[in-house]
Amino acid sequence: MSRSQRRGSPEAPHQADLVIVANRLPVDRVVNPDGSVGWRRSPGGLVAAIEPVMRANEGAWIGWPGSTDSDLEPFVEDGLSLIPVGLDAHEIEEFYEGFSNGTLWPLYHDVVAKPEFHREWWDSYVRVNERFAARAAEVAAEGATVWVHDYQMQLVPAMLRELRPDLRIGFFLHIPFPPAELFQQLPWRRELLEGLLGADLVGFQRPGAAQNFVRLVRQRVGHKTHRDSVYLPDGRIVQSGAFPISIDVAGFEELARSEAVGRRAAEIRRQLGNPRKILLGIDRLDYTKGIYARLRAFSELIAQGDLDVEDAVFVQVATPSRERVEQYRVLRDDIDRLVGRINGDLGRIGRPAISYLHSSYPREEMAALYRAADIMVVTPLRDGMNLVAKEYVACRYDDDGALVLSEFAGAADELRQAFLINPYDINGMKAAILAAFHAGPKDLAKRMRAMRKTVADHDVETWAGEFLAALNADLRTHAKTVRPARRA
Ligand code: GDG
Repeated sequence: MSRSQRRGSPEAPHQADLVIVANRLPVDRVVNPDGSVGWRRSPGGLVAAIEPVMRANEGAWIGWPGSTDSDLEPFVEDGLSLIPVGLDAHEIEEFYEGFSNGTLWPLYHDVVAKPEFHREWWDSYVRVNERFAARAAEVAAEGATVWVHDYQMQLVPAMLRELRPDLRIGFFLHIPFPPAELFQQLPWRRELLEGLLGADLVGFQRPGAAQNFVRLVRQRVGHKTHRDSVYLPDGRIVQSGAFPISIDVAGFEELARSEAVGRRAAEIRRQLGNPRKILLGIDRLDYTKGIYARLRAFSELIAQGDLDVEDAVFVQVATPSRERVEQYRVLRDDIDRLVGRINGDLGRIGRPAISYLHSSYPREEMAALYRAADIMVVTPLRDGMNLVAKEYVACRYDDDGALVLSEFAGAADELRQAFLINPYDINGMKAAILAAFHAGPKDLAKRMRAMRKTVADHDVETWAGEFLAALNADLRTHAKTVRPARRA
């Protein structure tokens, strides 16, 4: 869609019955060959999940378009009403790279990197949250449902409730919520908890996270709690609970079954020299994902002769991420050096031990990689869910392939038949990789069938439906409810 078409689009919503608030809009800005600016839908599962409910409810999505562009008129892209909220360069640095990704991200992931606390970052976080809340207050219809997403937006629920007490407000955290002992470090711990308490429902990936939250509210804010409920002095009740996110299972399987993807998977195997087994890692290049330890474990198996580079190759795709944040630059250098050293020491001509790709790929190529890989290795030190593990399972329609999975990923609660590992235990990780390498087809099929059933029974549409149903469960005080999506 061109810039001129976007401006003042008559279809832009004024009042929506369902409003999504997320840091990012579900589109990426693209410059067309003729110089005009357009948008491309980003491939994430969140938009796929929410799209049907958005369409059924004349929904609107509020988010940052990903640039410092000042053209911020609401627009409609592919039938979705999108409402951009601007961030200036300073805010990108302090709110996004700073407080969101330099303070909250490491703190919420078990401090696997050191969180930095800066008062200016916090001030910027407050200001940006205020802007998102104000925009949501303008856009939401009387009695509408507003669903706020993730760690960048934790103050929005309370700010929005202040402006619009008539709304039904839900919040979902995509990343882990830390144990009280770590959360207490945060100088603004009480403000964040009070921000979240503006919601009627606070959802997490795992039950333990909901428990951490309720315990902190009791200790730090002093409200009465019982199980998953918080009782506020004004009589309002805030529910919390686990809503494990999922993927577009049917979409991934369909892609994996397509002839083009099958052909590409065979080509990938050929290009890698038809090794007996391909091991695969796909992650954003992030220090929480455990890429370093995983590659070390694999290289030790080669160095000790348990595996041979003629038989096994490790393909590691590391998608560029947060490249302006210092810790991410350091990580990239560390991984570059490690891969260079491993391949220098252990590779042979035409047979590197690790095929390392620092790049992002279209969904079709991802599906082909999942199809080509015999062993998927997912070893985060801490992860809210990890969708890659579920995508791999969805693509293995022949019930073959093995999943090595960290018990510190939310996905481990559901994918119990994976080869589960502790990512801090290199020997344990090596043993699990070897076990997956040598497992017989019957054992693998049994595991994969069970995991595929789990994933198929709980796809991303079910997830969104369950969250919204829980959010609208108490209808006595709220006239409006979100209409369920019509299944195609
Ligand atoms: C956060 C939480 C939680 C990756 N590279 C490419 C690509 N991807 C896609 C994957 C997958 C997604 O990105 C990554 O999702 P993950 O769940 O693995 O990890 P985070 O990005 O850290 O996500 C996480 C998630 O939110 C949802 O709640 O599970 O715990 O940290 O879908 O396929 N997609 C394409 N090209 C790439 O190169 N097309």
